[in-house]
Amino acid sequence: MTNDAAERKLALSHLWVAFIAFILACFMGEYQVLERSGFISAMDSPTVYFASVSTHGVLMAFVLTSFFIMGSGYYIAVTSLKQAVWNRTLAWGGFWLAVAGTVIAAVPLLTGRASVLYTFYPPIVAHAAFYIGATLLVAGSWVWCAIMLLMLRQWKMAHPGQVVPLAMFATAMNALLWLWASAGVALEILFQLIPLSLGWTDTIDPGLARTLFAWTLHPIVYFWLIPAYTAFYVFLPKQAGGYLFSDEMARLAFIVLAVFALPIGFHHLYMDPEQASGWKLLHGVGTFVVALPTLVTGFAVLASLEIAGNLRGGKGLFGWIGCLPWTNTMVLSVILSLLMLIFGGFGGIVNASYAMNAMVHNTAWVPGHFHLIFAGTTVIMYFAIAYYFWPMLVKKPLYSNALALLQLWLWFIGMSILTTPWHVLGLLGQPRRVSGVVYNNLLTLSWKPYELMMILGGLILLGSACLFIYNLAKTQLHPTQEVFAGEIEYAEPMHAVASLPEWLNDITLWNKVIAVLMAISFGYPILQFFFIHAPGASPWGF
Ligand code: HAS
Ligand code: CU1
Repeated sequence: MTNDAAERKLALSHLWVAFIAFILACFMGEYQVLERSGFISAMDSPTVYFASVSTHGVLMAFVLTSFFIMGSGYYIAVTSLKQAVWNRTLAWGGFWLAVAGTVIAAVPLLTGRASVLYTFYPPIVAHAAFYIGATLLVAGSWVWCAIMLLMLRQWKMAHPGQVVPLAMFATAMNALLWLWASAGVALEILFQLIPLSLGWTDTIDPGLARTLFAWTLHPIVYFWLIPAYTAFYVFLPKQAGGYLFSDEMARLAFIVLAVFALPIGFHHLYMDPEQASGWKLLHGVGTFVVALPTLVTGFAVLASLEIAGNLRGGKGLFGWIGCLPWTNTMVLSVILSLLMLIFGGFGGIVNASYAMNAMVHNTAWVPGHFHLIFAGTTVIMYFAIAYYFWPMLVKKPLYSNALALLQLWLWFIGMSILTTPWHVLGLLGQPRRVSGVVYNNLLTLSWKPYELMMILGGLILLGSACLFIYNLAKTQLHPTQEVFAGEIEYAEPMHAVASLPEWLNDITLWNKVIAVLMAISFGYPILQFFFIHAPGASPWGF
């Protein structure tokens, strides 16, 4: 097998695992919204519901994302650096480790012995195999991180003083972000949850567990998001027929995103007692800082679209909008993604505002927020990247562009119909993490029409997801004489970048900055569990 074919196989294998996890989880999602609504009483089963919702969450949040990011990351690295994957055998080792972890975790999940949701907060405890599987999945992703960082180093040594391609800069930033982010949950699993689930200790401190999980929980969402932003910056402008508004601004956005995603996780703990309000304030301020690179991104993407529209003959203030190639899957996805980002991001700002968080925390508003901004804004860009890469990966043209456009519109419509009622229900007081919403009183009667809308939204999403898988499978398996010879095209900035200061061209400095910020924001809040004796469990339980 040539280098090129072997690398395509590596990327494709990761992407298929991601999308198989995705389609299975979509079926579970539709079941869950039906079960919870209480419309079909025969479906009523908290046991099956929590097994399903835990599996759905793990498949979407950990399996889809990790495998997608690894697969697309390898392909971006080899095509942007024009360099082979560093140690392909090791890359396959990471892949199989992550697959093994997924399978090991799936057994207790599907048999109802790990119904602990994707956040697995103690004191609920799963079978040890769940935590061991999750650890192996994360360990597999660490292999990917190491390979990305080594490839960046190799390239920099071979090209001293040259500008690192933006796509690789963003991918390496994401690898660095994930190494830091996953350390929190790794500590929680290794020192608290595995010993507890194996019976080596009787109790652990759930406050410490939640603090360690919060270390991971915010940056993980940016780990998921960065591939979407990468596509905004490095694929969209060319696909739209224009130029990237600014390469330097994009780098700055990725830096702020990665650096400030990490020290701010306490906005998930605002309503928790174990951390003092001063620390929550500090993390709260950081949360508003991390919204800035998104605003910058929104501005830059819109500017890139405007440049493209004008180059294509757009006149006047808004003429460019009509001149955009709306039938290009990348362009359409980005526009729909941005629309969902406006509302999903607005919800995020509400969450991050302490007083309003008290109103929405643990209500249906929160799954409304993250389905819109993750499953909407982020996952629609995973589709876009898949549609863009598939013909290059399988060397055949996309089976149907029309079907792909239909699928993207359906995803957008379905997600809007699913998440708008979810937000409203949250404001009406419906709790999250419940297996049924039928309380037989007048207040909850008013929830019914919203539940109905959500079932419809879920159905549309399920249809869209099936179309997506069908199109990819057909592209790969459909017999055709036509060979797709196109290559990945990275956008050029409006003003070419001849040289950059080292801080915009490397991640070493940012690694140090993250270390300092993490020590400040998590040092004392974690150490306090060890030196302030509180009643109840000791931190590690022994
Ligand atoms: Fe979040 C909870 C705050 C972004 C995911 N979030 C969650 C959970 C998940 C999640 C999974 O502060 C649930 C965790 C759990 O299970 O408990 N989130 C934020 C903030 C942002 C944010 C401030 N979240 C995300 C992203 C996610 C994600 C991205 C996944 C990919 N989130 C929170 C908080 C909680 C939370 C609290 C805890 C809630 C609780 O109490 O439990 C920000 O990054 C958002 C910034 C975005 C904006 C939008 C700007 C708009 C732009 C659009 C430009 C468009 C233009 C026009 C100009 C401020 C950039 C377009 C025109 C066209 C023609 C198209
Ligand atoms: Cu967060």
